Amino acid sequence: MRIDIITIFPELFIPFLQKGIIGRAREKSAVQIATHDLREFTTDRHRMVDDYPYGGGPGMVLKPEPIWRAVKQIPQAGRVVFLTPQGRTFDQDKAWELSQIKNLTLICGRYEGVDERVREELVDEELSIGDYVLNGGEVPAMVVVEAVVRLLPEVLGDEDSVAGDSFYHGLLDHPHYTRPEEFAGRRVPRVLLSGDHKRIERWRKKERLRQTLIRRPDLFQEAQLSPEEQELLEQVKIEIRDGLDGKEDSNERY
Ligand code: 9D3
Repeated sequence: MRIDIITIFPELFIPFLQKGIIGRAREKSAVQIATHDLREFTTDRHRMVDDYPYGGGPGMVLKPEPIWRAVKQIPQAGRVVFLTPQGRTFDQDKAWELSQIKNLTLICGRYEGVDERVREELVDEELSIGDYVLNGGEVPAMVVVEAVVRLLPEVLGDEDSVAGDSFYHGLLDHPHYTRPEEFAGRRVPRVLLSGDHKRIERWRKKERLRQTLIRRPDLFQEAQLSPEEQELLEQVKIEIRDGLDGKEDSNERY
């Protein structure tokens, strides 16, 4: 996969693209990622990328010509995505979809947005990362890159860690524990020390359902629950109704 990023702040991407999973993915050539400094595609002395809005009003608008030239010089721009608060909200399904694409170009919005003609002529799709106000599309572009690159087959070689991910089943994750066995006077749930992998899997399934019910009940709208999961969910609902939290010893028969 190849990803091109058009931005007025290419320096923001330097450590992001060098470190961690993304850095390793690039070293392995699982992905090629290049940034393009929008100012390099200006022709005036002041390298102006923005201008006043026609009709007046506050704020500035990204001029069409530099963005146009930046996209046109990319040999294979592929799918052109504009990061903007007006876009559809990026989610894990969209990350999977984009991870299947050979060429992806991300345009980072700034100021009040881009000239409408650029949007109409050049942009295939507009994405937001959520309903909060940021200063531009750079952080959103990093969010998209990170979510997409980690799904590339050469990157997360271990199928289990993708399959085991939160949101893979559309549910939240179960709680995690590590050493020591007792911390702050609180012990690790006994079932996790039992070595009984069947019981441990069942406990984790149940706790995923409990966490989802408590924190994100909206996720059940989309989730496809197996008969076992439906049964575990009913148990969890009864426990909650009875004021139990699943941490009771009597609850530790799975
Ligand atoms: C305060 C300015 N707002 C006027 C009503 C509109 C506005 C314009 C540009 C708000 C934010 C921005 C800059 N943000 C992005 O370019 C952006 C963004 C975001 O702010 N939130 C979530 N996703 C994204 S993707 C791009």
